[in-house]
Amino acid sequence: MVEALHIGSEVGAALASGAPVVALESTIFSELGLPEPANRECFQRVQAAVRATGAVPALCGVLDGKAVVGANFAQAERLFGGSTKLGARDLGPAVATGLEVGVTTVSATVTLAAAAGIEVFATGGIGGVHRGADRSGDVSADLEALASHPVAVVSSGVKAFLDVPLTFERLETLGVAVLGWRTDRFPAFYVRDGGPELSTTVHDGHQVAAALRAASALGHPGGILVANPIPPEAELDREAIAELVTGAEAAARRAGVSGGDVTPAVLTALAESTGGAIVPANIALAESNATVAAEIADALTQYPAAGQGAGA
Ligand code: PSU
Ligand code: MN
Repeated sequence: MVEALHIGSEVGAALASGAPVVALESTIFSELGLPEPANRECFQRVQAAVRATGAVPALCGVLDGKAVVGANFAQAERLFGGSTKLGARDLGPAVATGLEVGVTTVSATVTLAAAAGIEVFATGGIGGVHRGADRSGDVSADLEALASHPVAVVSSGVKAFLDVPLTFERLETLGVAVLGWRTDRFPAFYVRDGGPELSTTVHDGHQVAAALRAASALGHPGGILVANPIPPEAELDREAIAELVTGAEAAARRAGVSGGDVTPAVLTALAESTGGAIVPANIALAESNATVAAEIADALTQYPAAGQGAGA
C-alpha cells in the first residue's frame, strides 16, 4: 500500500491538540491562478492573515506521489511552480503514478481537508457552472465536492466569468448552504454584491461553526459555502470588469480552449486587458477570506465535534 496522505508536522500537531487549522488550495498560488510574482505575494499575505488570527495554514497539493496537507517552505516553493491542475478525481491517479508536482483545485483540496480532519478552507472563488454549460457540460467538480465533505469553504463567490445565477441554483440542488458573511447578497468576486439574494447572513465565526456542527449532527454529509465580499477598497468597477470578463471568456472559447484550461487562459487574458488591475483585487479578497476562515476555525475549537462531549 502506498502512503497516500502526508500531513505536515506543524499542521499535524495543531490537529492533534485541537488548535484551529485552515486549509489552502495550491492552484491559486501557482501560475495557473496568478502571474508570477503575484502568486507568491498572495500566498504570503494569505498565510500571514491565517496566522494573525491565531490559526495554522495548511497548504495542500501533490508532491512526489503523496497528497500533502500542510506544505513546508520548500514544498510550497515547488507547488508555486506547478502546472498540473488536479481536481478531486485526479488525486488517486496522481498518487498512484507518483506525480512529481500537482496543484489542487477547490474540489481536490476540500477532499484532502476532509481526509485530514480539517473543517475550514479559504480560497478566492470557487468553480461552478460555466456560461454555455447547457451545451459544453462544463460544471466544476468543486460543487459536488462541497456537497459531499463537511468543510466550511470561504470564498468571494464564484469565479468571475461563470454563470452566477445557474451556479447559485446548482448549490441549492446539491444541498450546499450559502451563508453571507455580513452580507445578504451573493458576492460577485471583483464586485461586492452583484449576485442573488441570500437567505442567511452570518456575523461571526460562531454562527458558521454552529451551523456546520448542527448540519452534521443531523446527518447532512456536505459542507457550507461562506460568501465573503471583496473588501470595499479593493472592489473593481462593475461595468468595466463585466465587459472585460465577457471578452476574455469569449476569446478563450474562440481559441478552442476547453475543460480545465479555461480558467488559466481567461485569468491571463484578464490580467493583460486590465493592465494588471485584477491582481491586487484577487490578493485582497483571498487575504480577507483567509481572515474569515481563521475566525471560523477558531470558533470551531469551542464546538465539540459529533461524538464528543455536549450531553450526547
Ligand atoms: N478562481 C480563480 N482562480 C482560479 C480558480 C478559481 O479566480 O485559479 C481555480 C480554483 O482552484 C478552482 C478551480 O477550484 O479554478 C476550478 O476549476 P474548474 O472550473 O476547471 O473546475
Ligand atoms: Mn471545468
